[in-house]
Amino acid sequence: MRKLIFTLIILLVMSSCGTKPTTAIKVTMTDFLFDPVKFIVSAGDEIAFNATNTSTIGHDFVIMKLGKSAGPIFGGEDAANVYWQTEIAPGASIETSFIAPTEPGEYEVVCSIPGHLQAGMKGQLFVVADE
Ligand SMILES: [Cu+2]
Repeated sequence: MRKLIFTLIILLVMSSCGTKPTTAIKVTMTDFLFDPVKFIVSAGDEIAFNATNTSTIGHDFVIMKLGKSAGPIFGGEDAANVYWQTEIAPGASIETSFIAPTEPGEYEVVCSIPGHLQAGMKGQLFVVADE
């Protein structure tokens, strides 16, 4: 019984802090932000990806490989370090999916369109171990 109560408390704390892994990412893109900027998924899960670009210019959502950062500017040398990416045309919405990385850790998310990362268009994907 005590163990059950403890488990319930942990689950409550996790959900109230927004630290629960999701299998669906929903993101809005503006000039020059992702909203939200933090995403939590479980390793190896299929993640439904739904993005809306409310801007008049194109944006993309780029997940860098574990331990790789695009640095202050996304350049040609960063292309090899991309885990997954998708583009969203101005004013468009897309629905697609990707498989979360199998290695837990913090993954950098950026927009690779020239100038956008410098303008602050970045986020974080947290991959937690699947239970
Ligand atoms: Cu952008």
